[in-house]
Amino acid sequence: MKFLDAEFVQGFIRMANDGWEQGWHERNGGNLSYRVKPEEVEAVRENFQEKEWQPIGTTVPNLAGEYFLVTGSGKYFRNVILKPEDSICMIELDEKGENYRIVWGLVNGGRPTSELPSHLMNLEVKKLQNPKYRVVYHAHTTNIIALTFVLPLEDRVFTRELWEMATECPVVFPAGVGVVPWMVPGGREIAVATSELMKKYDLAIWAHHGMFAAGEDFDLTFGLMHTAEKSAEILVKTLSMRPDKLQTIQPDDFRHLAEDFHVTLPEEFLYEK
Ligand code: 2HA
Ligand code: ZN
Repeated sequence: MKFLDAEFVQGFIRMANDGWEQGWHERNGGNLSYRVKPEEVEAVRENFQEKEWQPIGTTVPNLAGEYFLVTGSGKYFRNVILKPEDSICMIELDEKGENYRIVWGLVNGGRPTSELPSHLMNLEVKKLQNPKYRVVYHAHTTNIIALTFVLPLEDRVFTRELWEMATECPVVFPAGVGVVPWMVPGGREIAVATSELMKKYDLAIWAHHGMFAAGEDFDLTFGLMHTAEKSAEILVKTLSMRPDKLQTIQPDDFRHLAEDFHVTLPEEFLYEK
């Protein structure tokens, strides 16, 4: 099968373009990774051209030997749909999970995303919890970023505020959302901090930078990012009208919602204000 005809490749390209159309990927902002299923690897293997091994910058032993579709470092999301072979690549990890090599894509040179350590460490944490998790997505979501300048950088505050601003939020991310304080992007340190939060949540906010979302497939992961960002937009609009809310969803309302929708909402987020 031609590489670009594979359904997982088409799904990846569509998600990248959807993010671009949302306005979350100025210039080369954001990155996307997908842990490819073994049968999907075999379906496109005839297209592989193995390049030299390179260090990942961290170690992910539980992903050893696996293949990933990832956006390229410095590449623009707006170009992914037009020039996928120049903008994205498929990589293979070595048997220790310490090195990667490009097997397809980035035909004009380049490296996988600068956030490869964060993507792989998050994918590893999620795989160990639930092998169905395959997608990690980083986007520069405008309204979430705006909120990191005015809300305390605490998981409990961001979770509660996002839950309150759209009734579907506690159902879509019942575990809540974590917050990483401002850190230098691209390295192992921020990757460790983010993957620690991913043990508890599917969403992590990077203060003054953006958001990471993890999920089982492209629809769920994009939908998670979209839902959280939309809720943030409603909060930004509300705070722009007046500094307080006249009415909102109360802790007991969340408890009733949890019963009817069969989700568990941790009490740590249902505090009295
Ligand atoms: O430029 O978003 O975090 C890619 C990024 C780095
Ligand atoms: Zn970024």
